[in-house]
Amino acid sequence: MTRIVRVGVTFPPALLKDFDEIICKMGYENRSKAVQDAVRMFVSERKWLQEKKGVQAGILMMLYDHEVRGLESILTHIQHHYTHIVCSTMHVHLSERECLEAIAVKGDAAEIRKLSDELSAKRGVKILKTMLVSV
Ligand code: NI
Repeated sequence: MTRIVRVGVTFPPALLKDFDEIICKMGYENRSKAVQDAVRMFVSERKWLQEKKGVQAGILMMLYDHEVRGLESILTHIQHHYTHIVCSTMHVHLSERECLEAIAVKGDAAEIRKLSDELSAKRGVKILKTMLVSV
C-alpha cells in the first residue's frame, strides 16, 4: 500500500509567496504539511456543505479576478440559471482587479450547493465561502 503520493501542482507566484510567508510565520517546517492541511480544510468545508439538507438561506461570498477573460459574464450567466434561489447580489469593486460579490440565496440545499460548486470551480474565482442557516 502506498502511504504517500507525490503530486505536482502549479501556483500563481504571488499566491505561493503569500502561502510561504504565512506558513513560515506559523512555524511550518515544510510546504507539504501546510498544503495537506489546506486541502483537508477545503475537503471538510465542502463535506459540511454536502451534508446540508432541506431549505437553507445564506450568503455565497465570492472573491474573483475580473480581468480573467470572460469570467464576469460566465459568473452572471451561471447565476441566471439559479433565479429560483438567488434573492439578491451585492458587488464590491475591491481593487484594480478584484471583485467581491455577496450572493444572497434561499432554497433547497442541493440547489445552493450546485450553484456554489459551479461558481467556485471557475478559473479566476479565488475564494468562495458559503454561509448557511436552516430555514
Ligand atoms: Ni467589480
